[in-house]
Amino acid sequence: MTLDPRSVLTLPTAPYPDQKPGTSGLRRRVLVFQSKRNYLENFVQSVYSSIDLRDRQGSTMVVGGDGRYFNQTAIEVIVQMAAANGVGRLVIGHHGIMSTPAVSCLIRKYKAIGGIILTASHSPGGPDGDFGIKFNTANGGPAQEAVTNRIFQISRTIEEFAICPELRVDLDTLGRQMFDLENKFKPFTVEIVDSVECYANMLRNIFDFAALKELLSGENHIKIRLDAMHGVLGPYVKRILCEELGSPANSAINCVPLEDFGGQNPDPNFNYAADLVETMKSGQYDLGAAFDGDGDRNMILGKHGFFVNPSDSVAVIAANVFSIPYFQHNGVRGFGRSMPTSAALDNVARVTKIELYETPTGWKFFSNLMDAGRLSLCGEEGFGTGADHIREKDGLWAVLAWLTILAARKQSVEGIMKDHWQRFGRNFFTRYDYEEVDLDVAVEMMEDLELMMLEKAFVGQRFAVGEQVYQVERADNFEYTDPVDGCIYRNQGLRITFTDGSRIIYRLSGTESLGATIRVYIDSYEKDPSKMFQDPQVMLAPLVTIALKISRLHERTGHSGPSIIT
Ligand code: G16
Repeated sequence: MTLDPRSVLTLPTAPYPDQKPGTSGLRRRVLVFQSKRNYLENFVQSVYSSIDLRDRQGSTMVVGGDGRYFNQTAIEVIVQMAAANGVGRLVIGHHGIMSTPAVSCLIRKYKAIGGIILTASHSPGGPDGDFGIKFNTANGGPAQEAVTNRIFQISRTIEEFAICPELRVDLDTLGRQMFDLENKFKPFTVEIVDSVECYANMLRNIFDFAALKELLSGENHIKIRLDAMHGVLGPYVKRILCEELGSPANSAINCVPLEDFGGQNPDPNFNYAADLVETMKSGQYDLGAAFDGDGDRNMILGKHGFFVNPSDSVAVIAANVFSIPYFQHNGVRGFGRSMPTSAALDNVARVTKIELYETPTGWKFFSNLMDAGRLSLCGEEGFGTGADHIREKDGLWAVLAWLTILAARKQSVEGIMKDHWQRFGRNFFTRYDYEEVDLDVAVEMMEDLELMMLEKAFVGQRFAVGEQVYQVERADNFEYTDPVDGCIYRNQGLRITFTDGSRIIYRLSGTESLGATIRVYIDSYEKDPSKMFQDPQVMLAPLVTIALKISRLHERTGHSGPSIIT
């Protein structure tokens, strides 16, 4: 039987118990989406059903992905199901590709009720890699927990989904495509848009493009090296930095989005952006940056590979915030950082007398504060930096912010960073990641650790490593009360604070697709100028020893060392 292309079908399905979105959406191995019958359809239907029919009917939604393997297949299903679920218009990136910051920008521009982003962020792609699907709401930011809990509840009892299986959309042609359907929700429109242009337009209103052009291609121009790591950001980097701001074409590398990111993890850190780090060491370039698969994370490097820790990066932008035209016009209402991020930003907030918010990990916590007009600039230790122009962290925005500061201060990246430490003191920071740990082992380790930390005798206890002695001042499981809506979020990370202000934090990642990832975050503050330029790994070594001893992490997990050190 051939179906009429206008047909709308309701098909039976059976629920899966494991579709609870993590820190940012549902992330699984590609194989899970491919081999489990209706795994994608169930989740997409749960997303649509979580939106009240009155809001959904005739509404606009935005769809885009980071171009990883399975992106196109998923978009086809999302379109077919949007039509069958009463969505009136879908705005989709050209070829189905759109960076996460661009999706956030377009949701706001088109006044959409939300958007669906296909990405597993910095995780590997390809048939053996990861895939992810995430729902952002009308503010352009990741859905709040009340919404993701609703999606999860629906996914646990789902019995059917609606789809127009014969509807075909051409993702490669810009412009509008209209579809007549045989249901009551018609017509259905798909608009394929040039998201790079929309996003570039937003940046033109935030930064001084003439000054940036002078910096990158004027008489005394600096040289930059940007690595898109074969993620979604290549076309944005090319169009904005090279074509518009005049940086030479060879300053942008790995700019063709690939389904498997060229076999590399599109993760901007020392391990995975090692080529960029090596090139920067040659001293040819003044600023280097790498981005993740979906373009929301960034790593900033200076000449000779000088590394800017993300916790420091947001602090430097904060200290120089009024060199950015957007903030000159809009003012600054507050700064924000996630709890495990070092307190470098707090030092700036204190001096500038700007309110500082400490939130759990996850950009959605910042979005709530931004919507309430309380937060303007924020960052996370996990290579995320951004502001209230959108509701996602924004990799390219961070680079333009740094370039603006370089132009204003006429100093090197290293010079700016060292001046900053001298003025505010330095927060040394490191993160140890233990990936693919058995989930039960990880959960049990965290439970035991919490029990031990909450025993009365733990506070006051002293830990000695060589000459160094650290005394526990406070131990807790971080709990956050959202100052906007009063919602309480518990279990956001085990935190040990010592009397000298240094901290050890243990937290389970919410973005892994298999098993568990244990993150150990360590930081300490130093204002003695003679110690300020030391290697963080040397400075923090005693605290690392204590962190591993207290948790017995290696014995319990069977891992002899971390998978990644930042
Ligand atoms: C997402 C969130 C971030 C969060 C990160 C890490 O980023 O948007 O706010 O910091 O997850 O989460 P976890 O430590 O739980 O793995 P992304 O870039 O992965 O989408």
